[in-house]
Amino acid sequence: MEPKLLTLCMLKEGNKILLGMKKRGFGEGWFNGFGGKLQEGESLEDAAYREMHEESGIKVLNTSKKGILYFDFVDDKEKLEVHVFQIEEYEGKPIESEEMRPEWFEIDKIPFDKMWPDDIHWLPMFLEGYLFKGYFEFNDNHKMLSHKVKKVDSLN
Ligand code: 6U4
Repeated sequence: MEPKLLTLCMLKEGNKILLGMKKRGFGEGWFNGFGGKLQEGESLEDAAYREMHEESGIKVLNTSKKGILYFDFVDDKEKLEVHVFQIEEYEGKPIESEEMRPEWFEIDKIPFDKMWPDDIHWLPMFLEGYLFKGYFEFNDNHKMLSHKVKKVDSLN
């Protein structure tokens, strides 16, 4: 089965990172970057800008792609391909949406215990400025069964 394409936008500023507490749906109760599925006819960039704005109120002006995360949910055979973008330029201030409650965290106080279990394996690479690819298997209960992350020279 073809993987579903999703985006994930990360906003880092100085020694802080903006995360959102997901209030409903997939990943509810966990902090995460901002993003979601592509809509019909949308490019990855279009979807990243739209989701960031819908979920955090931030208007994105420029991004660079930093990573691709492949998730295999082995029980229901669903596969996700999540493209991770770093926000380079933006306008506005984070505001709470019906889906997300944004909060700034110091880089050394990232709440990994309240995040998707894969994040601790790739977010440090992202924060150090590397390009990366990650491969993860999950079961239906959102338990991570395996993980592999590597630095790459290019995302193509
Ligand atoms: P709806 O509710 O259908 O509008 P949508 O906003 O399109 O949903 P949603 O909320 O399912 O999509 O998006 C999930 C978000 O979580 C995406 O940004 C990708 C991200 N994500 C999914 N699995 C993840 C994981 N294991 N680790 C992680 N982010 C993940 O850090």
